[in-house]
Amino acid sequence: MERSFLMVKPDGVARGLVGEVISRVERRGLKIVAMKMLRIDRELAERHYGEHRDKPFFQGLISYITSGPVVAMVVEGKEAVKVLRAMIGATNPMEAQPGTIRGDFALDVGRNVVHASDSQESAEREISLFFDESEIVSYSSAGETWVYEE
Ligand code: IDP
Ligand code: MG
Repeated sequence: MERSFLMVKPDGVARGLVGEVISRVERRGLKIVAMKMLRIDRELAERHYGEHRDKPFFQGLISYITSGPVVAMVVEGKEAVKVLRAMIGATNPMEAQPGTIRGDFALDVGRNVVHASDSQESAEREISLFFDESEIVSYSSAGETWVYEE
């Protein structure tokens, strides 16, 4: 099973969309194995979004992501990285398909509600930025019996 990092951003938390996001993850059959609410500080924000350091939107992005609490999760399942990227939709919500989180709940690229890792390498890096290995739990879920054929 693969792990990905998923986060409800400050706009998603402020708009009361945490339950909606969690609900979609659960209904898909994915398993949440770690979760916490936190306020991201500037240092963590700059590390998390380090790849965008030289982009014109970087300062705005750091202000946005540190502007209020977020809900961070580790999500496990078959091809979790690819599945979550498909579920959140395109970066710019104007291009995100209806049925995706961004396509259903957002309109502005600078307020796009959720983050999900874009590769297995990013997932590992982002999970370790936000969680200690001891915070990631192991438990059995219905998925083991009914979501997967084997
Ligand atoms: P992603 O979140 O879909 O992986 P990235 O290209 O990695 O998209 O960008 C990270 C975040 O930076 C986006 O989710 C969005 O919040 C913000 N962002 C990306 N491009 C722009 C832009 O052109 N203007 C403002 N914010 C942007
Ligand atoms: Mg990205």
